[in-house]
Amino acid sequence: MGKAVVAAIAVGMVASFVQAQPGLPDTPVCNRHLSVDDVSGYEGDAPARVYTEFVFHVTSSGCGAPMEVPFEVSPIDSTDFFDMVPRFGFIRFGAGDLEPKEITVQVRPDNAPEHDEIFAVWIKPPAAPGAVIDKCVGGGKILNDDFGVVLSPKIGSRLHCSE
Ligand SMILES: [Ca+2]
Ligand SMILES: [Ca+2]
Repeated sequence: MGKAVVAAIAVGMVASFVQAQPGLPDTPVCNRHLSVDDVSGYEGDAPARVYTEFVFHVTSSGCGAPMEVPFEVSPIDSTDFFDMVPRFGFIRFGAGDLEPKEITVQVRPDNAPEHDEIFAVWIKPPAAPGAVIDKCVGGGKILNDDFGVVLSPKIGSRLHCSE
């Protein structure tokens, strides 16, 4: 073993000894990474069904810090309250829990020919520390399943983080 290697090991030992001193931060930085996926589907027809459910998944990796993650489901640009049911809520992760969580959105079927429409599912920073949001918005794409001439102009939808 060369002198340089021995010196490097000695420096490393001193560094770890210093970090272990009481009063100095010795907890490793460890975050829960969160992402919400995108969902597309046909709206369905009325009155055959009252709602069509779009199920989004919030996936988690990294360390499993316990936390409540706020979410919001809202229309954007080309959608409105007649297309889906907006809501707020929380998804909950226990300590060490890395299972995906579901956010179910109720889409309202109709029989009118329309353009495809987009709404947003946002996940927001939790109050607890240790969260990193890798993908903050899930796009819900409501696909047209009605035949006929669409008279309304197509309005673009932009997906972006809520804040
Ligand atoms: Ca329809
Ligand atoms: Ca329709």
